[in-house]
Amino acid sequence: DVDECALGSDCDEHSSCQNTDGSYTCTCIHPYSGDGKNCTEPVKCENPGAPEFGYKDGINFLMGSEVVFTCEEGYELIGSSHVQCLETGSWNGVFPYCRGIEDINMVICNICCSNN
Ligand SMILES: [Ca+2]
Repeated sequence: DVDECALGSDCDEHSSCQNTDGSYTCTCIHPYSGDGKNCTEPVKCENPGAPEFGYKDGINFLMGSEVVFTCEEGYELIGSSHVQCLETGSWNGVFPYCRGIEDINMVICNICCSNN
């Protein structure tokens, strides 16, 4: 059998070549995708960053990855607590923000105070 992989196959540079009896196969190496002869770059979303007064959990921004948001103590999350990277390269949710719980009490207090 001819080892096409050793001779120089037409596999994509982001693909692995596997010699077979009478032929050979090309397989794109994750996270690249395609038919093996043409592997396309993985879709990636931009780093969403952590919300102010909060945290971001997740360091992988590739398609299908999820990022989880949480807030510091004393703050509540307004919006999506997690977003997923879509094949379009954008996140599927609205980035949340952290609202200070004490701020709400202040607002309530101000309403009460102004009613007095
Ligand atoms: Ca072969």
